[in-house]
Amino acid sequence: MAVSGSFIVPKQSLCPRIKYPGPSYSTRKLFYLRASHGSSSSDGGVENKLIRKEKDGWKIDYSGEKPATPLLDSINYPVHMKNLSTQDLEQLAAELRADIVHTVSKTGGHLSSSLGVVELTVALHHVFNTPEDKIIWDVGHQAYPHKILTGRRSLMHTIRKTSGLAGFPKREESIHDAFGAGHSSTSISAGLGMAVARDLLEKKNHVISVIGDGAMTAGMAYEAMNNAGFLDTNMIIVLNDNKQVSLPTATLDGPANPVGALSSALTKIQASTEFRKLREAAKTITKQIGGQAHEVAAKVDEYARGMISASGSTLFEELGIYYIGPVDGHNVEDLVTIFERVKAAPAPGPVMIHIVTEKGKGYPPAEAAPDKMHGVVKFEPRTGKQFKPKAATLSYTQYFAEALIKEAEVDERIVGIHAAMGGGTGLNYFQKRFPERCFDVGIAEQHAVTFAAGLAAEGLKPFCAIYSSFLQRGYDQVAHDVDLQKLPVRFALDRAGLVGADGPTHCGAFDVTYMACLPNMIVMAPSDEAELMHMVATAVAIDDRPSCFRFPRGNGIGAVLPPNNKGTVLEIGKGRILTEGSRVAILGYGAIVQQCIEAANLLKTRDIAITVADARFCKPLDTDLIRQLVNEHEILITVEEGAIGGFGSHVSHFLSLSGLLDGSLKLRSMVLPDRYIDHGAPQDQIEEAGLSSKHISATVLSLLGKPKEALSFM
Ligand SMILES: Cc1ncc(C[n+]2csc(CCOP(=O)(O)OP(=O)(O)O)c2C)c(N)n1
Repeated sequence: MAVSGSFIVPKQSLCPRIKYPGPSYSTRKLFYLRASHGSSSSDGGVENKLIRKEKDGWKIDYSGEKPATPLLDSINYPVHMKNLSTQDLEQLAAELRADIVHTVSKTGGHLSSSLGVVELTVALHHVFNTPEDKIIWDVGHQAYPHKILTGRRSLMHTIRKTSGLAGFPKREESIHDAFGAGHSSTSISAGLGMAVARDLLEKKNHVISVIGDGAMTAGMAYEAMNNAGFLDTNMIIVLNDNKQVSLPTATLDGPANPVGALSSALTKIQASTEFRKLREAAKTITKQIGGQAHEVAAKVDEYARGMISASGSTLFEELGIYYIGPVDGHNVEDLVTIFERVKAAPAPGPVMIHIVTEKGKGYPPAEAAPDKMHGVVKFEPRTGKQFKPKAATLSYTQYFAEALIKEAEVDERIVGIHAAMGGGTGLNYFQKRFPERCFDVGIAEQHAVTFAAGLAAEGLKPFCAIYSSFLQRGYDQVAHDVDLQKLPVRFALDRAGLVGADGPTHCGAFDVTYMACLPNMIVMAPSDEAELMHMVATAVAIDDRPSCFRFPRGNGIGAVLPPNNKGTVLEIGKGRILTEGSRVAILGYGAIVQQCIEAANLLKTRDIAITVADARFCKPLDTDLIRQLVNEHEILITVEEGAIGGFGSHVSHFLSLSGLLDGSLKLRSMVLPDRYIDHGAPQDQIEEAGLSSKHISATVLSLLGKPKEALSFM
């Protein structure tokens, strides 16, 4: 094995964000020992052979044992990879892959996208120099190998856990994370901004945006490429094409064919033998040095332009982006060669390197799994069998899907729309039952909303199922295309409120605020799964204006479901009283009503009886119910799992306008705190937010003048 060169102490260890230990002398010693002998293990014993080189490449046994990773053990930061040979880089990729499977089998998390970019990550960090060079990972769910190679390996066991590493790149977490993500399709815009900033500031660094073919389906990516081509700024876009445009859970039968015309264009490029020949030629050229190479390259380029599409150029080239590809994204040597050539080019403008990879690559259970093991809980490494906890109830998502199917069975105008999230939104069940009436539009929330508006304008009943946080991207479309025109699009907002391990990027904090300020929107939230079914029925019935209902991540509470899972239409703008007490009334909105009921039960043990009401609607507000609560109680507390400006604001606005605040009423609004809450266990998050049943009880007690008793809950 050819490992040479001096060991450079990384200046990254001075990272101002998180301090990671730099390599110690003993690490250095190990580095040479392992690299040169390959058979010694970290404890000095005989190395296990879980990772070994065979004739046709590196092989990994996923036995569940911790694999020996001598080369990876010597890499704390990318600077330690600079002198590695191609063979070393291939070994490093194999060790990295084995390490990821081993770690994620114990933590859960995003697995297959990370496995697909192992070689890419190794090649990028070998050729480019972060943090000066900027690597921007789109979505960021594939950044585990990047985290491992940039000083965070020893913390990988904490990923997505409370106070642990985030599941996505995060600027606060590492100086090597050039841009935070979680939502897709932002990398080219952010990269272009960084490249333009570099030029204005007269710096010399490189900018590389890595974007998947799924993330490439969003309009934002094209807006960015259009601008990049126009500005002709030097930057690299790596298009990671793995034929998984939507999440592989799009249908119950496994990954669907990739949606969208872009995908078939990419497939055509790959299928073309002419193009493969071209790629081989390009590879040879990139290995040449000297003037002649340019001439040949120019010819190849001309040829490429002529053959990709009938119009004489690729879409990317039409946009002014120099296209290279398709390249085998698992071939480290090719990747390194191409990156080095592009890096050395003095002014290439925006360059797209189209690589082809396999999601879950190198881990047979992921390669074979219908969902590709995209997001996993803990699993058995040998078989990939996940330890899914058994639950007595289904997820809210599934109850939603079940209720929608029941409605659609009797109303053929109902159609479902989702943005690459068939599994996440439960519309994969709907798709199975009504394949003709379900539309996966790709990661294109803005389009999903206006597409639904078009369907509604022609008399269909569209249910647009989008996570609360992802709908933020389609907000102008909700306001301008749907609400302003009073079109009856129904928005099913999944993942409302705190979302646990996914963290602040996916937290549904803002939907009540942004939906309830729209004049025509009916805004609802169920307090349990049976209520959710009623709200689906209610949304079907609301056919003269838009409506929405939000529901949380997680499972139902075991509520008695309506007969045949078909809900009944609720009276618009009417809430209900759940328990009756005196002095204090709690008015909850959404699933948090369950915490309110729990608080009432806790207080009952102290002989305090309070009223709990379920608002059901934020818009229109049940003003009769609010008046009644105010007239019959001294204290009114509203509770919601959403940001400031939501349900509580609507209630206090009504109270102030109607003069009900002019007397002795004590009013409190309990909402999510005015800050982003990090990823972690759901219970930790709700505690941090101050919205647990204990917090609600303590608020009641302190308003009743019992501060000491209140403290006993904290
Ligand atoms: C705006 C937005 N919508 C939806 C998602 C959910 N999501 C996460 S990954 C993913 C698929 C991404 O596909 P691709 O970019 O090809 O990456 P791959 O998982 O195939 O590696 C989707 C739809 C998201 N992160 N952001």
